[in-house]
Amino acid sequence: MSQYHAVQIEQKWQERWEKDNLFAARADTEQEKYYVLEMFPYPSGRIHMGHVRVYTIGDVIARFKWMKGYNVLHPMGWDAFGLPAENAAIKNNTHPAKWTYANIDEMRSQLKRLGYSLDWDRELATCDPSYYRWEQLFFLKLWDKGLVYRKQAPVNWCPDCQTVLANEQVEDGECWRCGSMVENKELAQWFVRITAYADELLDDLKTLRSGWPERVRIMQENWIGRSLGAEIDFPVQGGDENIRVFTTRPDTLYGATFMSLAPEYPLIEELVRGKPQEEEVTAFVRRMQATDRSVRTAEDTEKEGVFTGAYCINPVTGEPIPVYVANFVLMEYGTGAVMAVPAHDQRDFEFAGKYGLEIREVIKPADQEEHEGGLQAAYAGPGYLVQSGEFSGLDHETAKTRITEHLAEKGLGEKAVNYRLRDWNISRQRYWGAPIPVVYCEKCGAVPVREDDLPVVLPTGVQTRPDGRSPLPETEDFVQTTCPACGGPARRETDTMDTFVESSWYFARYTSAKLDNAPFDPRELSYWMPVDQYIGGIEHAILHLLYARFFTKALRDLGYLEHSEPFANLLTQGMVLKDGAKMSKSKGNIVDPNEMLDRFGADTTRLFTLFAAPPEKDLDWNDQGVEGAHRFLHRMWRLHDQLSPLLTPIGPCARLEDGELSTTGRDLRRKEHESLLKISRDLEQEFQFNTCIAAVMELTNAVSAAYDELSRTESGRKVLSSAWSTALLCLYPMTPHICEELWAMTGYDHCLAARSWPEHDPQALHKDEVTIVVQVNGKLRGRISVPAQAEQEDIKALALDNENVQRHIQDKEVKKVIVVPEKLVNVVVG
Ligand code: ANZ
Ligand code: ZN
Repeated sequence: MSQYHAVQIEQKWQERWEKDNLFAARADTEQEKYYVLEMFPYPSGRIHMGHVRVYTIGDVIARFKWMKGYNVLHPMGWDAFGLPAENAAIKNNTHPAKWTYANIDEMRSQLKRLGYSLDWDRELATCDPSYYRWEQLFFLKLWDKGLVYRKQAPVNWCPDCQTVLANEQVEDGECWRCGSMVENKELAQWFVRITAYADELLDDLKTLRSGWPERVRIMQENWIGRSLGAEIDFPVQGGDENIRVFTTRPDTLYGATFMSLAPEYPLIEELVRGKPQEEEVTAFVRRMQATDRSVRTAEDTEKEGVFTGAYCINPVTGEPIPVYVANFVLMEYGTGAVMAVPAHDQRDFEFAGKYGLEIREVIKPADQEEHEGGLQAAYAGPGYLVQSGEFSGLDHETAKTRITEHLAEKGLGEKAVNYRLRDWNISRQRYWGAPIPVVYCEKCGAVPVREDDLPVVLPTGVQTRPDGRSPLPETEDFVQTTCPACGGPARRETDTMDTFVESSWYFARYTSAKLDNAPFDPRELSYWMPVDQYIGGIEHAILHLLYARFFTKALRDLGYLEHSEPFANLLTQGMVLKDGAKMSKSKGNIVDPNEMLDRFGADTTRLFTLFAAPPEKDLDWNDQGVEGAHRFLHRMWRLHDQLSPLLTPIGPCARLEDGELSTTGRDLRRKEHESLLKISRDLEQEFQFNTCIAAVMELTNAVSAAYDELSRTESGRKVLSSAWSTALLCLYPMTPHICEELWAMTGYDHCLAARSWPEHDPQALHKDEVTIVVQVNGKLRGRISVPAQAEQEDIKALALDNENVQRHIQDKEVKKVIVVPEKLVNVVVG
């Protein structure tokens, strides 16, 4: 008897697939394509179980689609720029490039050990100039179109990492990576004008309705955050400026009893100049600027502010209202000024309470009693207008339009749309990133590098600094250059690009990854895009997907792409947990894939991760589960050993004549075809791999149970051969190596990877007899066996004839008999 040696056979098949170059994709317009892609990994050093899970899910889909006859593209690459490489380099006294490429080598070999059907010919690393040079080109083209600009902007600054942080890298005012308190700082930064696409990014979410999880679409929608409202001017009393506000509630204008400005609001200095409040206001503004914005504006942060001493005029009541500076108003949203309506906005309500400001109700709910005796909180609900001059009595929705129209006529305001979405700051003051292709000339200012001079190669011969600051500004032979416009001396930009830029277009580059005279081959791009199935973690539900969607649209408008959306279908897989917590180094609950591969092999590791939970759910690691998966594969092996003398390569779902078969033979054949049908459906539509595996297990049991009887006849042996071939084929996408091995041992001369997926035979599903339960008034009273093709009337008669059923009917009147074909009969008596 032979033994199942996972590691040995896995190596053998991996070599064979590689030698036959089975997974190299070639565009072929005659054949329907299928592009399956998992989010590419950051080369952190080693594969973790989260990687194993996501790449295994993708691999099952890819292998299944190959067999279904699609021309499959399933590439792999490395998201290779970024902060951790620099930190690791500093810590281990090496160079980020060296560290990164060594990690890539290690992780590539790990992925290969897992037996993924990847097209390694298309491998790319984003830190390679042959990749990022195209990104630099896109930067120049976007700049040309006005979609890139430079501006002074307040940034979150981490004093320890010496870098700007994105808002979402700030957690409770602290750096997400090192935990230092984040500071505010003003820097000139490069921005990508993603807001120019805000409407399209929002509207196109509709086209993703059937392919993307609702949760992700809602997160994107909220992130873009389109608000409809109005901008209204409030003239400053005794001056000639206006303070313009953005409001979503122009209907409450008569209730605006003060004005709140963001601490950064430019007019403040002028408003307070020479006033007794000047000192206090200046101190407040300074204090606010030193406080992190996410802390300042958190919902549970106390509302606070100062009076500027200035007033502005409410344009409809004509009344002067005091102007305050308030901590919760953001300069980056709307206009940085808010007309405060304390009766109907909770923040304003709290603020007014604290500073004794007037609270004037202008919206009443239909059931008026509600608020008698003064407001306890702001009323933000619907209602009709009161104390609102000519608009009193209108319902508040109508009033929004009317008041806005009224203001527009008088030149005091207009309809306005606002987005929560901000332009994308792509500047990073870090070394390990793609250089931004710009030079600064004393005469000409910021000048784009000439396209012909791309790439601007990141110098790799420099030493990173122990304090973490970028060495680029001090790398003179990088920095010193000449101005492309005037030829005079110039200095290079030393900021590098946010790594989200690289991951915003890599999926398109895979379609012609090695092309060196253009970013894409248009024919390849047009054939392979969009990605048919994208798979990755929910942590990328907002930024990565939004940036990738933006880039796709921007590249389309630059004439590269013809598609508007990059990912037709999205699967967000759950996390891998251990003892209920996410696996992480800090918790010390890591299961190392290498260890699993050494002990159990790739097939067991794959099988466990697929079987333990449906893809979108979290998966709790469980050692018994792994052993269980391993035992099952051993069992397959032993069963094969037992079957092998009688197996012939007659193919899965072999056509066998009914007449030849015994009842047991027909039953096994039916089970075989039922399993195939179920598995095909689950793989095709739902990606429910766990139920697929369960179905193969059942089929295996059925083969084992029928062995004794069927092994004795010629026709029985055929059924066994066919059913076993089907079991191997169905399990193949999940555990390809063992299935290939047993398939070959069955005597097939082609490998499973090159085999097509069979169709089930509807004839084989046909049953002779079915068991039906009989209920009387909904209670189970008997079972009957009826011919599968029996007419309703015959089934009724058989059911009523059943002895036990009769006892429960006795002399009662039978009012109705309901027949659910192949399942049940319910007799209603009264
Ligand atoms: C008056 C008002 C009355 C408001 C009322 C709300 C309720 P969304 O829906 O998020 O767009 N606002 C405007 N700019 C702001 C800023 N820079 N910082 C903080 N708050 C700001 O919210 C729009 C509302 O948020 C605006 O409508 C404004 O307050 C406030 F009963 O204006 B509202
Ligand atoms: Zn110049």
